[in-house]
Amino acid sequence: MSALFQPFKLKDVTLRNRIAVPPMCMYSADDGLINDWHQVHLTSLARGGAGLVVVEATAVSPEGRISPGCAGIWNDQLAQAFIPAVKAIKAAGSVPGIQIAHAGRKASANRPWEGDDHIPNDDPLGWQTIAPSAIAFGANLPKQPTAMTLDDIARVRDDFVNAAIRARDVGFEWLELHFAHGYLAQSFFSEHSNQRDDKYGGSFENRSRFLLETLAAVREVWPEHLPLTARFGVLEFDGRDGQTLAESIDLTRRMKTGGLDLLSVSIGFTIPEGRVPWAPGFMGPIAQRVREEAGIPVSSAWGFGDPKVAEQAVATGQLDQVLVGKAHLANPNWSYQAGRELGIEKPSWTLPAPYAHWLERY
Ligand code: FNR
Ligand code: 536
Repeated sequence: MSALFQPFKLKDVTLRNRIAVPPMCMYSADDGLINDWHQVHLTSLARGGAGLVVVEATAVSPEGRISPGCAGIWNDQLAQAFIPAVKAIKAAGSVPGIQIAHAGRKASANRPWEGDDHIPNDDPLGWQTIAPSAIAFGANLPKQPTAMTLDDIARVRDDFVNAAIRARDVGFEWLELHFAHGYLAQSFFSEHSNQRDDKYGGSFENRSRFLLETLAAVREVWPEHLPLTARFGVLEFDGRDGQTLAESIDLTRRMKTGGLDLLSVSIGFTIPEGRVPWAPGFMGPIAQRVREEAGIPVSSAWGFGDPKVAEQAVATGQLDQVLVGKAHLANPNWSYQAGRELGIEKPSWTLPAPYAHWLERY
């Protein structure tokens, strides 16, 4: 019996298995508007059998985009463009999720294959970035952000709320707040990027405030019966991981109290100097600590593309849900293939009947 192919119920949503496609930026939208490529990409992934497909980091405001090609959801026209993808994901037997995001000081960048570096403010395609403090990320992203005023902080929180309302209204059934990867929310939490001396900086409580307030405000508009999740970097691999992880687990407990249903356990990526110990499934034990010590369901990514590694992570209680990213880009039918490799006899657990019926003995 496979653990990976057990259904996963969270709130009123039941996913057909423990496999999720994590958000993956396509950098292919126009002024935030998604197009036929996004429909192809998302539909093929859902048809491949994953229980959940999460739409890429979708900006809550124009200045929150990583690049000029990032998807957005800051007005109704942008939101409505997701309706065909939402319907297709559901028709394929998967559940449509979306990650809403603000890139903070990592915004205004060129696409990865076009340099992955900052676009200067005097370039018509670039814009001034904002962050908790006027501290640049460095490396390929040297542009100095403007330190946010209290009004800026309230506005971005409201942008997340309006994005959540729009995501709800176009039929998404799973919401992920992007609190990871050195983007705006993560940069509030880390002392590397947050040197504020007001109530949003300094102590653990103050550095947590933007994340907890945003979560609380979104919780008020996101339906109680649908999963509300966040992706958060619980450590930086910067040599201070004991303390960071302890604080992150404390914050996760508070987020759980604030209505968080699952944490997608990831890496902070707040500084370019982090030394990530890449290896298959290396985040599993870290996610398990969060799962056990914060008492919340967890998912994680980074190297679960081997079906046996993914299966082990669920079977041994490290993860409730496994995120399979690049392996899905290489093979959108990853879930179905994984089922075959793991010896699942009934692909009907993965695919809808019109396919499953013919494939069971194929
Ligand atoms: C990503 N990743 C990512 N993460 C996220 O939280 N929001 C996003 O929009 C993106 N965008 C993105 C684009 C592309 C092209 C890649 C490859 C990755 C990270 C992704 O969700 C995942 O965590 C990593 O790819 C690691 O998992 P795999 O690929 O090792 O399974
Ligand atoms: C993973 N990425 C995450 C992204 C966009 C692109 C790449 C996101 O969360 N929107 C990654 C982050 C940092 C370092 C390596 C890989």
